[in-house]
Amino acid sequence: MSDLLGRAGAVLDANWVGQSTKPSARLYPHQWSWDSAFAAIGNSVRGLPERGVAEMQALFRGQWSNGLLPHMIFDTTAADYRPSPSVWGTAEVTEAPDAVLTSGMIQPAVHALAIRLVGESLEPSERRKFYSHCFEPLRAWHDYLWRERSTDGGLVEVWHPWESGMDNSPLWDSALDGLAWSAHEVPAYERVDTAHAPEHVRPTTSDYDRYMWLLGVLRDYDYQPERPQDLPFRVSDVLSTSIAALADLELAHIADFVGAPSSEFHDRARQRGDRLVEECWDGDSGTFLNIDRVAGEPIAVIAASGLLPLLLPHPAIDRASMITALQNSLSVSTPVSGKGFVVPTVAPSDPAFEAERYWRGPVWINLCWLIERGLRSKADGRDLADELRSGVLSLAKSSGFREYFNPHTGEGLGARDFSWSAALVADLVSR
Ligand code: 9WN
Repeated sequence: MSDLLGRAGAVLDANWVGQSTKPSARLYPHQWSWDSAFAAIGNSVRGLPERGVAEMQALFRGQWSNGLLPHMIFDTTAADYRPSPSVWGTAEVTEAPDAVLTSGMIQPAVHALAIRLVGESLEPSERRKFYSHCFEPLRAWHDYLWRERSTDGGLVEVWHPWESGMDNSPLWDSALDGLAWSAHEVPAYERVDTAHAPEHVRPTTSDYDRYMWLLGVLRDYDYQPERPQDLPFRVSDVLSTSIAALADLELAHIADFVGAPSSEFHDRARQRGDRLVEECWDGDSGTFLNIDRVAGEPIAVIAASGLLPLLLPHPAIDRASMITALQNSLSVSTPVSGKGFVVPTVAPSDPAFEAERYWRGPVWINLCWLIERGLRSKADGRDLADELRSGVLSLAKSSGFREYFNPHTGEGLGARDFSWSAALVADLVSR
């Protein structure tokens, strides 16, 4: 175990760029929002909470004046990545910060969780300073999500697949198929991702055409549409909603620590849980389903993200059925030597499942980590949490800190030395 922790530390050290962590050396050379939160957690469990503090502060430099926390902050000295800042066009957006170049989209709000955990590794007086420093920016970010992205009263809406962090998941297929777009409206663009990872493990060209077309639509609104109901792609996302609800509970904890009122954060978390249960629960699969707001219908894909309400203490969430779904449809015995199981992004029985293509089936360590936390949060899931932990550690031991893994063979795929794989394995090792 200490060997694995040492190797995880070496990856995080190599990807540390002075005040933040890049997800990987070549494929992702900038700062990404949820990656940074995971890296901060990993560095704290390694005994380097000051890196976690710096990482979160660096990320919030990118916050917009309307509270939006962008999914990327560009490092102007870094290697090539596409789309580049000029394609995002955020330099012309009034609400964007002047000091750094950012994207104009969001990612799942794991930051309050990271800040709470980093703070717990600090001395109490340092913790108070850190929490006090983070409280208002975090509140502004969560208020943005509530005000601008929860238009149906609790479920977080994503306006682009990149906002969910699960770019080419089959969760978006039907909504992307329904777009009224034409190829000549896609701005000229180039891809560099396929120079760093084989094409068959990355999103297809047809996916990328739609990503770039949708980016153009959002850019035309300065990423702040007055009438979100006019947007061509709007999906209420279970992953983003579950994490936002958890984040409000974490913010309540931080508020209590700094002596600020916290009841509104508890209320929001409960309302998000209510809406998940009312609108997204699918008793047949035992999972929560995303909802396509444009088509007005649930999206019938059985995905690991549909189990993330396990993270919430909401009394109406049917944990037992989710645990059955995990065991029956969404777990795979560890494909390498070792004990336990891992969770593929999409149920292998789903017709859209692909074992090697990015978010369409492979095992991702961040989703496994979140599900592990959800299982461990109550006595009924602890044995399974232990098995999932073992499965993930076996995978990392045998295949390294790859970006994602083939669930059938355990082969590592995508980027090598990927920061959140190392960070979250470090956390699992340290339990
Ligand atoms: C687009 C950095 C990010 C992750 C996302 C993952 C991938 C970007 C890309 O990489 O997305 O934002 O270029 O494919 O899907 O979850 O945050 O690791």
